[in-house]
Amino acid sequence: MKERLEELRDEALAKVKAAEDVKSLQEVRVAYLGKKGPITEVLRGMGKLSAEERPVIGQMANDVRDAIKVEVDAKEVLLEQAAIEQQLAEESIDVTLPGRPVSSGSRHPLTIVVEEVEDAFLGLGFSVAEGPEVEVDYYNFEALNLPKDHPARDMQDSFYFTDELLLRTHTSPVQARTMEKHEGKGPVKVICPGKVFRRDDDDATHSHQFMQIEGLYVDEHVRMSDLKGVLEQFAKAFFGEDREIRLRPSFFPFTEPSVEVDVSCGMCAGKGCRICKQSGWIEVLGAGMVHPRVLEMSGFDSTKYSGFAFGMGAERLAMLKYDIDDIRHFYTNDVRFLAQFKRA
Ligand code: 2NM
Repeated sequence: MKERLEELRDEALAKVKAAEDVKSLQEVRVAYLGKKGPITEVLRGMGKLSAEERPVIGQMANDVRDAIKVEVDAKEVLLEQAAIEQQLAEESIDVTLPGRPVSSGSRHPLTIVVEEVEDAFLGLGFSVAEGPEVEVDYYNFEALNLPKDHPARDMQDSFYFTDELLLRTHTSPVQARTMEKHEGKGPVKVICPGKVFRRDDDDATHSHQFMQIEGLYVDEHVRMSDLKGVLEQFAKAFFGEDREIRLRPSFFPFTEPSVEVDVSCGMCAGKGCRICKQSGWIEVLGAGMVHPRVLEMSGFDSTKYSGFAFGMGAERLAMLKYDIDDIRHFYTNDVRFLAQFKRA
């Protein structure tokens, strides 16, 4: 029995030594120290021993078991430490590696232009108003002195849902709604930016959907000179302090008198170039004194109140400011185009 115990001890210690991971070491522990292990078996057979042999063998069996346990425990600590070290080595991070570049987006050029126009007019005391893109006939046409038989109301020129409902063709209906809300009391001083829709064939300078920015100032004693002053301030704020404006007579159904407004060419300072088509001036917006019928329809007494209004296309402003040659760039959304408007 003594030999059997020595044999078991040597066998177990050799296996402990050979164990290469925690799992195989655990198998050795169970095999030799478990309840069904060979040492337990030896102890069970002790009944057949003489009274002198019994304590000797019992002592020895305990010593063998303790010896195996000490070695298994020690090896376990060793293997666990090795496992941790291996994991640390495998998962180590080189904090000195350069980071991966993160690409950032940019604001759309039309967003930039609309916000710049808003800033210029907010500085002159205007506020921003918005309204629905799907509009009723009354606000889009009737309230703006475009009666039922007016050519601008041709089914061919607008996107109609029904006889009464269409995609707005300008943002003027927002101004009609704004005037109505003021219930005949001034001042009304708003700019209305937003999408508008017209049934046009798209080309380099036309888009069936574009962004319009309209302005309106209604109060007592508002005059044409107020319009000139406000638009001159806007032109200088948006295009540059060295720019001048020029007014030419025109016609709109909702204003009387009406004007086209030119800004002096920034490329040639008035000498004539490809941008201004040799004229020294660039047409940027339409404007005029609000027609008395428009004031009356929106609830204002036209003998007491007067006002001016103007409208411009954000795409045209952006094309002039950034020298863009095709309106379709704004809606194609090629990132090579858009990325040019990143802030430094
Ligand atoms: C333009 C040109 C001239 C205009 C008129 C109005 C309103 F609602 F007050 F009658 N809003 N916008 C107007 C006037 C728009 O765009 C070229």
